[in-house]
Amino acid sequence: MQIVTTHKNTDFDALASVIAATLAFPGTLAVLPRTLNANVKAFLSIHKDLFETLTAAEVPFEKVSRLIVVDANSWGRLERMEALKDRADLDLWVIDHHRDAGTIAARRRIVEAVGATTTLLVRELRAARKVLTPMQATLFLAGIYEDTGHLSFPSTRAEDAYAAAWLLERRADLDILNRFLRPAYGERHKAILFRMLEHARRTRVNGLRISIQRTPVEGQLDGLAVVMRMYMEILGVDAAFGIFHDPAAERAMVIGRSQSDGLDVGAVLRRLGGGGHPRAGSAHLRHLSPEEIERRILEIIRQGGRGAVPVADLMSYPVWTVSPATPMEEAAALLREKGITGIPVVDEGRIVGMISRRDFRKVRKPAQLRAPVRAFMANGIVTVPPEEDVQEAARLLVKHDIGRLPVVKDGRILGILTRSDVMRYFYDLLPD
Ligand SMILES: [Mn+2]
Repeated sequence: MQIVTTHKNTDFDALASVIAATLAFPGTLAVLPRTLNANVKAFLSIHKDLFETLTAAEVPFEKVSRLIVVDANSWGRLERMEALKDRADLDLWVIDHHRDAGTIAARRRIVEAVGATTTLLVRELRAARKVLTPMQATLFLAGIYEDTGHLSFPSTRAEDAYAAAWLLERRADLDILNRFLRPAYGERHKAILFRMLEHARRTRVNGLRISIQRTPVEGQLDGLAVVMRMYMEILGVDAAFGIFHDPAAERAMVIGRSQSDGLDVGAVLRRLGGGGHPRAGSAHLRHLSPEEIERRILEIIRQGGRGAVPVADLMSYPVWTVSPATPMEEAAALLREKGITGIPVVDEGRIVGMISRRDFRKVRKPAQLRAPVRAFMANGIVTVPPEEDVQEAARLLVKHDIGRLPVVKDGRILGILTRSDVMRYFYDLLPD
């Protein structure tokens, strides 16, 4: 007997992967945990008859010769599979897209950092030339869309999009999919969101704007991830963490959401025993006060935030400068010769302005080219210290609508951070 199972609090990627595995590897029985997330629960309440599934309690474990684990890689996330854990004769497979090593030592591993585990199973289905029903295609597409944020999360790979296209060709139904992917948001969620907004606080860590919220929630409540996402967007922070604690039960659920490449919330929450992806993650914690959880989250971000790239690592140098008395035509020649778009104007070692190609548009008559740059330069120059991080520098460029930031230490210009320096960083075009 061979079975396939997945993680507790099963989401669409997990459910889709389980069902796809039963098709890709005929003779495999689907075993689902009893805890399903709210969307999947709603979906199965209507579609249950289409999919044959068992619970762990119904499995005669002594007859199981092969266990396929999908969308998970650690024993702790599975439900009631302890009976199989130490069986030497068990043929164990893991099919997963999580980046951490996990605790399951599988004989066969299909583990790749694609956006959704379902994508890896679609690959198997295509190779086996399986015919799908529109309903199966819809479920599998829901799995891919959920984990890739409709193909928009940075974790999305080209193969996720190819798999999605293949499923649309097999008549995946976007109406049905949107109905079930639309998460439950009710009165309780609204009340929690209002409370969180009332108590909203922002902090800066490694140049990132972060908000951490401690919110008491009694009993079980699904769908808090949606609340977190709205909270993050309304506050306009780079990342937000919600610590939803049940005072009576001494347990807390932490949900993290990020909208910046500068912080991988999945990595942060893995350090707390949870998991997730760069933009979304969660962790369940027991016997830790909300204050202590907040302290640990901040500590982890401080230690490892990728947002801590200082502008000194990215800036261009050496820097050419002109004095306020330099004629415009000389400045123009320098811009042309050096192939740059702006030059700081320096007076007695102090930066007093910036003359850029844009300023030459103000020149109307040829005679003005003999005028000093002082007459045309931009004043009130925004500068950054060398240890400022690139996220903050990028914000300054946008906020002041400028193309470059002089990097200044003790009044001396060390370099210039241009818009293209920042772009090279964000598009990962930096030389290694
Ligand atoms: Mn997944």
